[in-house]
Amino acid sequence: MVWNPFKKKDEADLVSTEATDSTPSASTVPPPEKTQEKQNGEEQSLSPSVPPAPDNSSSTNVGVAEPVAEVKIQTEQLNEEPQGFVCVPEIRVEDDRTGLDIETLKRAFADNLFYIQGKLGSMATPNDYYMALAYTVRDRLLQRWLNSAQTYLRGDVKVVCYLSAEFLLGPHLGNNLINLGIYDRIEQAITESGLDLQELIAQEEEPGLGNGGLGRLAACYIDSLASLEIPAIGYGIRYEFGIFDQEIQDGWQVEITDKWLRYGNPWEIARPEIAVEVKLGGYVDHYVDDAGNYRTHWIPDREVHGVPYDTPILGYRVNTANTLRLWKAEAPESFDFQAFNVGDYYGAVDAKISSENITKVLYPNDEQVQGKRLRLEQQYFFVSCSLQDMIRLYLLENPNLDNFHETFAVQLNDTHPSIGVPELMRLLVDEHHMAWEQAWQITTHTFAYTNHTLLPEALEKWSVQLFGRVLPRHLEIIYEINRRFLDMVRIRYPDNDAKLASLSLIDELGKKSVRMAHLACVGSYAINGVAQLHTELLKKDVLHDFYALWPEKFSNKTNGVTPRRWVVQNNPGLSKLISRKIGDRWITHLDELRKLEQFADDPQFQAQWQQVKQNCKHQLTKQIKERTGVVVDPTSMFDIQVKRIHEYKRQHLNALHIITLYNRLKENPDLDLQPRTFIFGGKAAPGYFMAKLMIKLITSVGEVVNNDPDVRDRLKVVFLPDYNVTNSQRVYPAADLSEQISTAGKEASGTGNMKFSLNGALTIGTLDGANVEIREEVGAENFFLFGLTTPEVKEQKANGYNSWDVYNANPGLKKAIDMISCGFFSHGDQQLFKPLLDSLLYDDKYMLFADYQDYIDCQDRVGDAFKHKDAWTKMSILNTARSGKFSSDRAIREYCQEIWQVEPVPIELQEYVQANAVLRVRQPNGSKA
Ligand code: NBG
Repeated sequence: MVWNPFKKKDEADLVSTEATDSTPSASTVPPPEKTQEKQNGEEQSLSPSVPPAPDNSSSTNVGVAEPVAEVKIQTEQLNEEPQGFVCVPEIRVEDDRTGLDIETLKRAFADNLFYIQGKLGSMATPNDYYMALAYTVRDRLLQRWLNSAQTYLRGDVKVVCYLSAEFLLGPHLGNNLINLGIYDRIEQAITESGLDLQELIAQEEEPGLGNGGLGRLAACYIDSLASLEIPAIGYGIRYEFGIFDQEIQDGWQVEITDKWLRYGNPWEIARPEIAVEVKLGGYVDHYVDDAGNYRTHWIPDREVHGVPYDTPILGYRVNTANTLRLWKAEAPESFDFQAFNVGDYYGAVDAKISSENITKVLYPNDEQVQGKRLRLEQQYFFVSCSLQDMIRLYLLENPNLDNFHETFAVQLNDTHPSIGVPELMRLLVDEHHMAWEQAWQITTHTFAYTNHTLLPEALEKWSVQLFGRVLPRHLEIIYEINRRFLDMVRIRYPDNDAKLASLSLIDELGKKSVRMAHLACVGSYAINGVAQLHTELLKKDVLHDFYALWPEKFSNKTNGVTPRRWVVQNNPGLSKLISRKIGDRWITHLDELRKLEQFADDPQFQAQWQQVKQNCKHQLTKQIKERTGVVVDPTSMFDIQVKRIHEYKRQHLNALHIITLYNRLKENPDLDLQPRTFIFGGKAAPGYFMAKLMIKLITSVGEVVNNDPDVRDRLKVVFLPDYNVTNSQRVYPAADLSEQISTAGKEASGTGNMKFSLNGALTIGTLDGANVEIREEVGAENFFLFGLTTPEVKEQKANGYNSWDVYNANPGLKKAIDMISCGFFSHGDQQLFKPLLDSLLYDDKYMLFADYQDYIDCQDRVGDAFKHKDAWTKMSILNTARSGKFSSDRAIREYCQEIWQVEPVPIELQEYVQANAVLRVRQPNGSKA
């Protein structure tokens, strides 16, 4: 309905939209920034008392100011002069759900507060405001989302399905504003509403549905998929409790439950009507059917419902909005009834709880596996839901599943979803009665597998016994896959039992177990590592035998990160400076940052660059004060190590450097030492004692250093609690030095290293993971390299590396270790750090002592370099300028071309006009419209 004040009195009140009609046309709505330009350029406010002169040259709606700010004049109508009226323009309200006018945004925001939150301004909480704003923004995504979904249902579109047990998304609001291109408008609307946009953005509880790099990579990749207009669905688990919140108490990590859903999640839409059933446990019946076919029947002892929750993932300034579909486990109702009827109320509730437990909590382990039944159930649950969903979608358009693999490219993000291989076989063979050979052909043309680790403890294995109890039918299928696979191996390597044993999907040594990485390799048409070095090591060591069998399956896809979140959103100062110099195409074509190279020596540009960095350091300084109480000097060098806490990542090597500097300053107070602030952040797996002790060591060293009047003006140590996507926002932009100091050959890639370099930090690092490629790109002269190489690590170990000898031979190292050992950092407690020290002195698996001296020497070079501001700034500029390779857009393009064989599918927007909204699902004769 549209109110038309210019109509004759008796007809003016309400004019049915039918009069203006229009079935939504197929016209293409311009992408958001264009819409914006149009509105900025062409719209004018008019006083309602002065009817505007008809303007036939423009077909754009014209905004009208208060008190009828809502009304718009549809100028197309001006040519028509209905009888009895003198030039009566049609006036319509700008679409409240899609309109981008400041007035419209303000009104939609207030309206959502009223109708969705049920609050008036006078009673609203900050969360109410956040929710009202989130719904206002979500409304503006929906048109893109629905049009994308509709397009993907077309039979000729190939869709990437990214299966990942983790998606570490970070908050949505800011990111959506940027990708939609309406950040400034919303900011104005919110300011004019008397509120602060930053405060509302800060209200959002981030969905912490991941541990670290692997989960964040999945989030960067779905951003790039949408930005590149690639049809894609992210499939995962809707954990009710994501990664725990970390508090630091008395220097120790304390874990707090992450209740991220407590106040609701405005970004998701539940789709209970397409829930699927997942079976668990029980046994398998085998029989021959009437037609003489061998069949199986799985009789589970439990069934769980998988309910999808969909979140739109909007690309940057494109119409594509893909879907992240996360599954929640629910109990089927029948369960409750059966138990309830026999009077077993608690039994009924138990069944419900045990079903729902499956998606309750994210396992907070990173690079470590524990053969827990619930974890296997989680993996199977989400993979089964996702494959069933793909089959449902496929059968909407196709008569059978024969060409399933031509429509879906399914990427296994690590081995967590590799149960998908036997599950797709089960669905095709058992449920859709396809012959094994054909099903295997489809399966092995559907899946591709990314490996993310070289650590043996992170390669998943499930005991055969447990596996058979949870997934009896899948164990049979795995045995059959293995039987056929080993027959092939026997032909290739006759009389070679060792080969059979090393390739088998079943590890027969000790407790029999299923090797999930082997399952993924056998069931996939492509296998990739996540950095050049990592891929080489996979081929040489971890997956060597598979590489020998199928070299053509292997390729490298070096990781990348999305510049939208990691630069545009987190570092607006730098983004603006860059765009002023080279335009803003770099946001989607990161290689264009190279154009900055020409300004690396320009004193004026250097000064601006320094100013931006300094502002970021001030902001982080403020946050450090607020969150830890520690006052740091923003002019000191910010030396930062943020990542999961792990022995192989060697945060304790960093701590040894701090102690070494501390000792030098104590010995020589006049030492010309570059003031430094050491900043750490990261969570330890709750069951990983050594990692927790590393946190305690860092905070204990910090306590001594920060309180010692002899050094505290020159050295500061900060442990930023609860490192997550939100809290990382201020960290990367403020870094001078990025610590990437893992033992060579252990870090598969790293992605934090890329975020730092992009934001102009210099790296001190080993030749590990993607550090190798960062150094190659930015130039050896702009990278601080130290440490043993992967072959050297191997060689030293082979030659009987003895850390005890190194300790005795190196006075600086010995002194640092002895201080920890004698309780200098633990109020005299000599036992506290003993487990950590023992592991270093008597084993040193990660070669800290072997790399210690080289690290210290390299840090000395860093300190000297930092004194030369201009030279440092030049290196900083060159780091940013040459980091274009590390965009997730580049990585995703490679996956698309070399693995998935998919093409962009631009989305045409069917115009949706709220005022014209009318459903015509069926024609009057009953047929579908
Ligand atoms: C991690 C690696 C990182 C890598 C990310 C993303 C796991 C199992 N692996 O080096 O440790 O950057 O994956 O590929 O979490």
